[in-house]
Amino acid sequence: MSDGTYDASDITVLEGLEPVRVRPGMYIGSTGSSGLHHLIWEVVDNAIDEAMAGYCTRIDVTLLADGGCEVRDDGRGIPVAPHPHDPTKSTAELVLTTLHAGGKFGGNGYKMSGGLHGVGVSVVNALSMRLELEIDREGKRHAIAFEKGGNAVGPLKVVGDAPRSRTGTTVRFWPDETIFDEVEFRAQTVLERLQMMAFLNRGLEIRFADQRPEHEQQQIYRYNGGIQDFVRHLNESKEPLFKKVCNYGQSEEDQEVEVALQWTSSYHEAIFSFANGIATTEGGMHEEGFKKALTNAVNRYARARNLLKESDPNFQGEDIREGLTAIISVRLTNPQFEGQTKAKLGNVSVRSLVERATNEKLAEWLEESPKEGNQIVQKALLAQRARVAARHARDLTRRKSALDGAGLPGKLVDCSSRNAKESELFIVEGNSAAGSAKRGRDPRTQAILPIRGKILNVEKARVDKMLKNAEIQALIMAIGAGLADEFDLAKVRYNKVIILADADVDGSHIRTLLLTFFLRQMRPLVEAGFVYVAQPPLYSTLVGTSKTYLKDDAAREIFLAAHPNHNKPFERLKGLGEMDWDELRDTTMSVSGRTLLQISMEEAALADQACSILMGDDVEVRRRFIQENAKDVRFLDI
Ligand code: 28F
Repeated sequence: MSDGTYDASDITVLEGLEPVRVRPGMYIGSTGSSGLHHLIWEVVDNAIDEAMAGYCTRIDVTLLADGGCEVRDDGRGIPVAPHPHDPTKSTAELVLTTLHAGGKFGGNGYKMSGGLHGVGVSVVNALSMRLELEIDREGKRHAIAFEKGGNAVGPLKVVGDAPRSRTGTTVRFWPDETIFDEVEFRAQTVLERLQMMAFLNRGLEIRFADQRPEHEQQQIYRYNGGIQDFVRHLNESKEPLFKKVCNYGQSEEDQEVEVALQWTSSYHEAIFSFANGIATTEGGMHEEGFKKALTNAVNRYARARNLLKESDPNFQGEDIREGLTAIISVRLTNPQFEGQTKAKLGNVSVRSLVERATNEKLAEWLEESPKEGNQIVQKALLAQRARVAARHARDLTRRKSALDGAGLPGKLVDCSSRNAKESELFIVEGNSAAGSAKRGRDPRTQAILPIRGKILNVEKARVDKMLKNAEIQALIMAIGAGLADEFDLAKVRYNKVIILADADVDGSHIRTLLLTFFLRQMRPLVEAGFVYVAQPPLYSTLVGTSKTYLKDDAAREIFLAAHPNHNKPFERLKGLGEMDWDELRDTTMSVSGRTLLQISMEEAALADQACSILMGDDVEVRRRFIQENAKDVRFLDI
């Protein structure tokens, strides 16, 4: 290591490639699809390192028609000089055929290279049937090929002039079919990671091309706004509170941080952090530093502007982070990845860097953006109140169920059975429907709890506010298993909790809110598959003297195909409210004739995320959401 740049002496030659082929999982995690794609990430990371060193502006990733993969950069090109350690070999050949070769593990290493997480391109060589390396450097094109796990076919040699005297490195490789369970790359997997790398490396152009027959496609990613564009991309499907995206950074000798953040009307926080371009999904010191400073900065700002009164308690972190989308990207020379999946950053030094940068720069931004600062504080106030109300309501339900005996709500028409396995609770929207449900039910196993949908969807009701609502209180009592972290699935009084609401907008609101409530306050109930949505039929028709019910248009088509000469009219059933009780009994309540949708965690989570959109009054936004999620939001049918 001489003048801060690389030279061949930086290589620490460790060992041959045999160990990699013996235990590939040690180097790439698995020999399944994720291990296969790891080969691409290794090569791309080296090109990204060259970009971060400031010498590469464009990377091309191509899935070749014959199943191989080509990665090309326009950096300096791996050095071709003979290596002092072993003058019979070029530096390039050494980098490709020795484990942990390349300065990263030996000398001062690339300053903050993504590849540090990786194991080096020699691993890719070891696990490829063939690998071709091309280096454009000093006006010449140098090439060398390797086969059967990294054996050089010949020495590196000049094969011509570098086109237009370009410089750069190109690697083409064909994964070894005897090592990998499957060798077919997934374009979507590659695209998602390339897009993320483009966001994290502002201005770097990354091109993708799939040349495989039937899969042809091209894509170019380049974000001059870097992680600011990343936040805008993440918030495209949400409603930002304001247009600005706050963006700041700070760098020191061996570590640097960049942050981008924006609040939306969502009740969720979406914080994504990265270390050297690797997603730290388990968080770590950078996230801790950020969260601590964010809470301090916003509390300080709110008090300074007298938006928080002297007597008001401080905001908690979660109040401020409600609706926040943030990207925290740090780069450091020796990242310590910890945690279950090595996705947690352990470097304590980075916590103080992020804390200092956030305390200083976010405070500046808030001062410069009073309108946005005020919106952030107003939202935090609402969240704080909702949190306090939720805790209060939780105490109330806890106390209530402790106080009055069975603690069952007056409105509940309970079933006689005490065996939860056979018992069903119908939450019925609207009193008239509840009336017919009471008459149509099987009193031994079916309980009815009327609920008036209107109450709940007042201006995007926060789920926490719902807790104060008498109807929701009744629901909590009826289910009888407590709430949130005290929820005990073993105490649930019904193994089927069925939402019975109309197939109209109000019905959809009540379904969405209840699912959001169950997901947030009774998660195990959803996980256990106890939550259902009843789908009342849309049509009825006479077959002989008996009425047949059909769920929807598709069911009617199937019926007509099965009864070609059926000529009786199809009667379109009105809403639940107009159904008379025996119709309700025969369609939605009788175990045989009914259509129950068992709600999955994904659907409940989607309803939760979509809550603000589905409660929103922007019909267009709602329609677009339903369109985009049609297959997953069966129960919304607006
Ligand atoms: C398609 C994948 O691998 N690009 C790379 C470079 C550039 C240098 C380098 C790489 C020196 C000896 C350790 C060039 N000139 N794309 C890539 N571009 N490696 S990998 O040097 C490797 C070190 O081995 C490079 C001056 N300094 C560094």
